[in-house]
Parts: sequence; C-alpha cells; structure tokens
Amino acid sequence: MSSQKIAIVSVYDKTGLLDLAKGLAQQNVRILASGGTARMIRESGFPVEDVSAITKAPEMLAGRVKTLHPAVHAGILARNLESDEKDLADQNINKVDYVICNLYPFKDTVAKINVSIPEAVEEIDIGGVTLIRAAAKNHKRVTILSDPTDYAGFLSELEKGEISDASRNRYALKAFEHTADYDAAISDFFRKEYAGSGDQYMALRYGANPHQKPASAFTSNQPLPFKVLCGSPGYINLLDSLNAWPLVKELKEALGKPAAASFKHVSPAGAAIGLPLTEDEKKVYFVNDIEGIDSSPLAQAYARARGADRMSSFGDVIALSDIVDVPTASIISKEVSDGVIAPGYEDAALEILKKKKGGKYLVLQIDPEYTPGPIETRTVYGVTLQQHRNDAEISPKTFSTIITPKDAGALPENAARDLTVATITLKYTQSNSVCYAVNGQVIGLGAGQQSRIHCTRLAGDKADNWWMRFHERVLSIKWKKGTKRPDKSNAIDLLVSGELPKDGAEREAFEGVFEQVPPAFTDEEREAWMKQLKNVCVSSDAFFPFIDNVFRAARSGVNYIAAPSGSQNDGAVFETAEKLGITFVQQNTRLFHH
Ligand code: 93A
Repeated sequence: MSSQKIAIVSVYDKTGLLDLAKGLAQQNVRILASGGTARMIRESGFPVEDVSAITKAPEMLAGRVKTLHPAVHAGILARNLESDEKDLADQNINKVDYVICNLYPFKDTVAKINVSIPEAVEEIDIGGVTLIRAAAKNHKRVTILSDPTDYAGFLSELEKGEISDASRNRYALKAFEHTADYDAAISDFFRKEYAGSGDQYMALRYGANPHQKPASAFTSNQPLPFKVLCGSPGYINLLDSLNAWPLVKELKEALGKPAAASFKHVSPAGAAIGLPLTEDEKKVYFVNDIEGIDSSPLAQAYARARGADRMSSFGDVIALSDIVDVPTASIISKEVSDGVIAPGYEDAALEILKKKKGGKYLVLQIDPEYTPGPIETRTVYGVTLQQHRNDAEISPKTFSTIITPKDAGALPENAARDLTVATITLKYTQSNSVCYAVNGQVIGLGAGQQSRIHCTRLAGDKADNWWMRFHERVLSIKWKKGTKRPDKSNAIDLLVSGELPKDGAEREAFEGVFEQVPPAFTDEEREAWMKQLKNVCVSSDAFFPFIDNVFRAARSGVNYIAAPSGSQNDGAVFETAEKLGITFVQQNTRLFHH
C-alpha cells in the first residue's frame, strides 16, 4: 500500500480551492477530485486525478453519482485496525486522510421566488453529505474540511507535520453542524410543501407585527398538537394559546375542577376554577343572563377568569380545560375576544363560536394528551437558548409548610386552593409577577414589572378594583339603554379606580352612559369597603426583597402569602407578615417566566 497521503476534494463553493490544491501538492498529497473540482485544479496546472481513478467507475446520472463508491467510503471510514486494514488490502483500497467538501447550495436555491420542487430536489446533495459525514465520523484519523475559511490554518498545520487531534475534532464538529443545518433546510422546505397545512406546519400571516414576514409555526417529528376549527391563528394568538392551555390543564389536575384562563399579550388577565357563582358575582361578571350557568362549572370558571379584570381581558385568548358547552360559548359570544383553545366543543357550542367575528373567530382544539418534550429551544438575536421546560408541579400539597406564625395549624383548605390558583397562574405570567386570588380565582395580577413592589402594587390595585365592583353603588348602576359591555366596563373602572375626573370632557363622556350618574367614592367609603375584603391569598414568583410588599398586600384583605425565600430580608418579611396577621407559607420553587 502506498504511504502517500490522499485527499478527496469535492467542493461546490470553489473559494480558496487553488491555494488548497497548491498547498496539498507542495506536501506531496495525492489529490482525487470530482468532475468540476478536478477540472478547475487541472486547468490551473496542479496535479490532480479524477475520483474515477480509484472507483474505476465514471460519474453517472448527470452527476447524481460522483463519489458514492466503496473505494471512496471504505478509504475514509477505515480505522487503524488490523481487520479494517485487511478488508482494504483485499479490495485494493487506499486509506483517505483528508476530505475537503462543501455542499450544493440548497438554501440559496429554495430562497428564490417560485422555485419548483424538481429544482429543489436537484440541489439535495447526497454524495457530499456522505463524504462529510463519513470523514467526520472517522475524525479520529481523518481530517474533514467543510469550510473554505479553514484551508489556510489546515495547510499551515500540515506544513509543520500532522493535523492535531484538537483541529480534527474542531473540523469534525463544524462538519456535523454543516450537515445538520443542511438537512434542517431540506426538511423545512418539504414541510412547507408536503405536510398538509395545519398537520405539522402552519404559515402565519405575520409575526409579532405586520412587517415581520414570513412567520410560521411547526413541529418536527410529530404533528401539531392542535387543530384549527375556525379562523386562522396569528403569532401572538399562538403564544397566548400555548401558554394558556397548560395553565388550565395544570389547574384542573391540581384542583380537580374545570378551569379557565383569559390571556392577553402572553400573560393571564384572569384564571379560575369552576365554583358556583353568587347572584352578585353573576352581576359583576356580566353573566346574570347566561342560561344554564349554574349547572356548568366550566362556564363558571370562565365567568370568573373573564370577570376578574374586564379591562385587561378585552380581546382575550381563552383557554378552557374541558369540552366547551353552550353556557360557556354563550358568555364568549357576548364578549370581545380573539380566540379560544380547548380539548373539544359540543356541536351547538361550536356553532355559536363559529358565528363570532363574522366567522373569523379563532377556535383551536388541543390534544389533551399532548405532552411537550423536556427541552425548550428558542433563538434570540441569532443565539439559540435552551432550557429544561418548567415542569415543576404545583398543587395544594405545595403549601403544607407554614413559616409564620409558628403555632399555626394546618392551612385552611380554601387558602391552599387559592394559593394553588395564584401560583399556577404565575407559572405562565411574564415576570416579575405577583398574584392575588380568592374564591378559586385570580383577582389581581401584576405582570412584567421590573420591580417586585410595582407588581405587588399593580396586582393589589387590581384586586381593590375587583372588590370595589361588588359595592352596592356599582351593583345598582342603571345604564342608559344600548350601552355596550366594553363601555360599561370602562365606566365602572373609572368609578372604582378613583381615576374619575371631577369635570371636563372625560367626565362628560363618563356620565353619558348612565340613567343616573353614580357619585364618586370618597376615601372613607373606599376604606370602609376595603376592610370587608378578607382571606385573599398572594403568591409571588420570587422572594420579596423588602417588607413593603407585605404592607401593600395587607391593604387588600390578604391573610395568606406564599413566596420563595432567599432574600437577605426574609426574617423581616416573615415578621412583618406575622404582625399584620398574615400567614406566610413556604413555596420553594422560583417561577420566573419569559
Ligand atoms: O449528486 S451528488 O449527491 N452525488 C455524488 O456522488 C456527489 N459527490 C460529491 N453530489 C456529489 N458531490 C457534490 O458535488 C459535492 O458535495 C460538491 O458540492 C459537488 C462538487 O461537484 P464538482 O466537483 O463536479 O463541481
């Protein structure tokens, strides 16, 4: 067998090829090259042979078979093993030491407008991928160069003697990345062509904003976990749906009752389980005219989720844990909403939803058995980020350790339930986040604030507004005929939030919706009413750094707080809670969500 080193060269991108050939020739490396590559080297006067010199077979099928041959691949894949050496000797095959290859430009071709499938197919490189993969597999012995920018470094190392293990390893990694990227481009192209729309791939009108095109949603190796029954989802609709669904699924699993969530901009505006509604609750949530609501826990759950913060829920994406029935669909039909995701729909309920938004209302059916893989991947500014999915389980059991007061007995069942609602909600809320809950529902959520006290205040103010809506003055409002639901919500919000101006155009607009204008609340009225709010639970997605959070929570009827510990101020936080009559419950898992 010859001791002369052998290089197989087969490159589409011929950048730097002649310098490479020159360097190889100077080191007395035997160069074997495929058709076009050999021609270019030969024309420049460097010594080169066609691959057919070792395969004894011509290039065939208009170039589809150039290097695919045992003489090439056995030469690349052979190890320094006696048995491999014997196999090679039996077939009179020489070992290959260096493979230099880059692939047909599949990406550039399919990026062209109106590219046909046959055009794309011809750009699927087979022999090149095989060369790269074989050489990369055998990188213990073989050097694989798949990037022309590596030629110079390779040649200078070669001049000095051998290619180091470290370089071969690095080149092999690059080669594996190269073929993986190439294959991803091919499957991406064919997914769009062949995976029936909605099966595994879905073109979206645009991304987060109309100028962000193209946009799509897809899965690899498995079908999309949802079907579109009506409308066509947008990018943010899917972000909302795919965060809202696991929230309600987990709430139902944790508490054994149907659950609902109302999402906006990838955070919940409300979330709840199905508990019977009082007549006042029905009024406050605008559902006193919904037939059958008393016998539908799912409708009760949505009434609570939607009713918590009607301003934020305007135009929501809804998630429902159970098959959607007519009472639930009837509530949705009356509200301004963008879409719903649920495991199924009764026929009559689906008919109601399909009539919404002129037939464009988004209705998604999720496979309730679907469980995503453990690893989540996304790219930000071109950098891929990966993490284990947040599959921490939250249930009433999570709240079995009370920090203060020391002599507290077991947590009341309702408190464990409401802390569960608040904490599962936080798991799907943009951080920082703090959530107030009572009666199995969120009543105030502070999301996406950089400072924790701002979350606690925002959520507390929302909880206060929620409670003020139960005041007799609000319950007895007489609306002008024809006042729309969103206008009612806006007017109530002005009234209860204390944002009501004394005079001017805004005041006039406010007064325009009432038969009889309700007077603004005085500070004393507000204070007296707030005192009646009790047993509210607060959960925080991370520790409270300062005692101010506890003081703020106490002002909104809070008697239970659960938060991770770890702050330098833990001691002071627990003490303050105890002084204010608040039970502080251990919740060990930080729940940041981004
Ligand atoms: O059509 S192929 O998949 N069949 C092959 O056997 C084969 N071997 C190398 N394409 C093949 N190649 C590719 O040809 C290389 O990946 C490289 O991109 C290109 C170089 O062709 P030429 O040397 O004829 O310019």
